[in-house]
Amino acid sequence: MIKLYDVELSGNCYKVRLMLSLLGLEYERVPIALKKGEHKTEEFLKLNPLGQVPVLRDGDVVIRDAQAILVYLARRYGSEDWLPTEAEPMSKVVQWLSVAANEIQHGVAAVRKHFLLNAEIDLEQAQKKAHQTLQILDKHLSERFCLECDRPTIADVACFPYIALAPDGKISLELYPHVVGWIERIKQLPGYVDMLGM
Ligand SMILES: N[C@@H](CCC(=O)N[C@@H](CS)C(=O)NCC(=O)O)C(=O)O
Repeated sequence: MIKLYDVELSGNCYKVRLMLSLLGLEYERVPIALKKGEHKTEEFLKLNPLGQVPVLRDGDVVIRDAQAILVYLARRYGSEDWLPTEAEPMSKVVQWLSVAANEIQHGVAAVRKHFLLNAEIDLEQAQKKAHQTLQILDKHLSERFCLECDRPTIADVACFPYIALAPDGKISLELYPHVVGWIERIKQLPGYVDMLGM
């Protein structure tokens, strides 16, 4: 059985829970208590030397990083739909995995972490990055149903959580109607599961 080393409030872990559910895969959730430092124990560091969740174990295969896990699940269990293999559409999807790990992580996700967990960050800079990214997404989605390929892919799964959770960081999505429409469409997908705060 697939095991997910998981933190309930982590948007990165939620990306993986969402993908597992969209694919209809059963899995065992292994809750990790960050407050107790369970992600820095010798045992956990063997799974992920970076000491971060999520980590997925599937038999002998251990994958760290939400984006990498989405790639693994899509290729291992999904059809061509979730991650195309042709050069151009595949790279179009992967460019959004980078946005999820960079601009979204250092923008909306950082602001959320500040307001939810008192994380010390350069708030002004993170808020600026959040709005820049939301503007780019809104323009991109103004003429698209999903981020790429005219269908849901792991690009959507990777970007969706922290964008949908933006209000946790006191960032209103009112100015971004196309982003709001996309969030609603993702929520209608068969197998969609919610996360606390959405
Ligand atoms: N690039 C990683 C980032 C993972 C990450 O930052 N995880 C956070 C929880 S959302 C974590 O484990 N933080 C604890 C730490 O870094 O010590 C991914 O996308 O999975």
